[in-house]
Amino acid sequence: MNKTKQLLLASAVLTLLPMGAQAGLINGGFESPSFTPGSPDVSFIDAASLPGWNTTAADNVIEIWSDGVLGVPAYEGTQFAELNANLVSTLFQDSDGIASGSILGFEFAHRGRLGIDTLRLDITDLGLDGVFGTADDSLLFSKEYADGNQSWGFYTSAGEAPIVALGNTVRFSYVSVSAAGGNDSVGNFIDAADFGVGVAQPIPEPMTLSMILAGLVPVYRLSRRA
Ligand SMILES: [Ca+2]
Ligand SMILES: [Ca+2]
Ligand SMILES: [Ca+2]
Repeated sequence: MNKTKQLLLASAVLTLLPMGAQAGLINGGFESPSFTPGSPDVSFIDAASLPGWNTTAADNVIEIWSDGVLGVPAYEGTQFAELNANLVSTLFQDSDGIASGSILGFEFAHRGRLGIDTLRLDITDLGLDGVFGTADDSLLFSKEYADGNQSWGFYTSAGEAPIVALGNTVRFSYVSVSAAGGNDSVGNFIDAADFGVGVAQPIPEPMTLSMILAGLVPVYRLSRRA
């Protein structure tokens, strides 16, 4: 477990989701299924065989790398994914049961493959119809992250404006924006993706909204199920 995640989870409290609701991404570290332990390789599998994850790729293929392939270490565990399997792709998960007004936190690791690659995290409330891409969608958060191929970048919601859930299905999308190398099958490694859910905390005087937005005051605590 990395240091930042320990910090985030150190403040975890009881789950605030209804019974049966999901807290956190499923298989966010791409460790399941486990491929060829001790024999590093790259595996192309149908998204249906990868717990939790879906892809926008027309061939429905997700690419899993083992730790150390071509000199690239996993950020956590022994496996990670490349957003661009055979095609420029978005990997995503939908989560239900997050109460309206909940504060969403996130974290993930990103790395370029051949140079500087750019990933965009979109967090979208799918609206009453529960369908992505329709008029009632609300984009709750969107930000691009650029990383080179010499080290992993690790990002969290710390310091971001509060991301407030609206009570419908929430989609977490990791979008391949651009990649070095000019090949649709190359770019944007991802690992250790997760989210947490909390509630806004009462703000004691004399703390002000501006202080919160400046990241000086924690206003939520993350909760997460294993
Ligand atoms: Ca992993
Ligand atoms: Ca690929
Ligand atoms: Ca919708």
